[in-house]
Amino acid sequence: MPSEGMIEGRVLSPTHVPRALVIRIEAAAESPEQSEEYLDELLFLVRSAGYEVAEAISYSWRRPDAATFLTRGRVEEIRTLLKEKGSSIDFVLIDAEVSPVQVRNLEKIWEKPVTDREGLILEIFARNARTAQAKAQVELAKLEYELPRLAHQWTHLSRERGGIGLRGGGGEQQLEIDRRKMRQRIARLREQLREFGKQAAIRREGRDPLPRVALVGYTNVGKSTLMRLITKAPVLVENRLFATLDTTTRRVVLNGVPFLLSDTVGFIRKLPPKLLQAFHTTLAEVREADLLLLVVDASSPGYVEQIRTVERTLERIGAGDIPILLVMNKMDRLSPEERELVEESWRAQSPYPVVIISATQKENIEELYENITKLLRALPRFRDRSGWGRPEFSMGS
Ligand SMILES: Nc1nc2c(ncn2[C@@H]2O[C@H](COP(=O)(O)OP(=O)(O)OP(=O)(O)O)[C@@H](O)[C@H]2O)c(=O)[nH]1
Ligand SMILES: [Mg+2]
Repeated sequence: MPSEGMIEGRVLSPTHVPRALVIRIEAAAESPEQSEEYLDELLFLVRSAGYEVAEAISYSWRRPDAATFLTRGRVEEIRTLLKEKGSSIDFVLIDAEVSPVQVRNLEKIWEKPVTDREGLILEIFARNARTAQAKAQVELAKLEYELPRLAHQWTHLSRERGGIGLRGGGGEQQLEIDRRKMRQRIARLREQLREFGKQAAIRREGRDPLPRVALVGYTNVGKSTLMRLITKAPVLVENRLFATLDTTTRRVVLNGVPFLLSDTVGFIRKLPPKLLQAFHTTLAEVREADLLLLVVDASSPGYVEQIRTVERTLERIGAGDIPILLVMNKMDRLSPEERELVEESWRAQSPYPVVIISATQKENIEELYENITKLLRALPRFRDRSGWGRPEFSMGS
């Protein structure tokens, strides 16, 4: 539930769910199916952040206006709409990267708080962070985002301001004080995260020299469901985006092969780079894995693109060279024909070994386990007779 926030000088009650006017920009190359799917995902993002969608508008791509991002005509159209709708819309979300200056100009014209895709994703992360480390990572990303936007209305609507006692909304002098406080807090958080990183590295050094397997994939595909199924760990499973923001690691033995399995944060299209940077420590489990289980929601119409997004994100975090087992999940939601199609096409063209399962219906789980252990047995460190430790690094030929 959102806590109280200021909108246009009016205090929202703690139970009021802010309602969004959602604006999506369709790329020229998008097919109608893609447009529909991206819009669905966007609306799901808004709800995952704890907001309601009052209205959604899609515009075709135009070169952004330097001052207002949207063209003059569109800005005017939205202004009229907002006037008509009055208090039934609390803020405007533009699903794009909108500069702080553009946001400020739009807020002046529309007289409503405005945010962009990054601001929205940050809200979801802030909402879902549970551990001290995840909280610090989100707070850092959020402060960096808000620093150039401090005078904005959105910043006042946005929740969990990091508890640094910002007054906000005051004059220039107050803004300067707030900015200084934010910079100090950012420096402290960076320091704290470095410390978390060091401690985590020490823990990883000290634990069983077992092979490491990490669940990766688009958000909401069933990674945590699989984690639960395989390890019985009580991780959070929920039908919303970015339910998991922390890393859980458990020791498991499958078919006599012991290994460490980790579940962690999911990915999405256009994940803000600042967030990926802030989650550097959390993503260490992925970077240092010996095998990745790339979990896919095979029932999602856009799953091929989601796989590409995950592959690109893995490259960005330095995990692009780790062997992958493609786990096509949610097969219970497919008709027999669709299943066959997925199976045929992926077995034929996937650069990775593939297994098609349902985590909730526990279908083909034995096959999944066999695939995991087969791949683990094929790891150089497994074949290395000296045991599970990392093989010695040898120079030369
Ligand atoms: N029908 C069906 N639903 C599934 C299956 N696996 C998971 N789900 C559902 O998908 C939703 C998301 O599952 P999670 O396990 O939380 O997904 P996740 O990948 O960990 O998601 P994030 O942590 O948010 O990135 C939940 O509602 C699950 O019950 C499956 O095999 N079939
Ligand atoms: Mg999860």
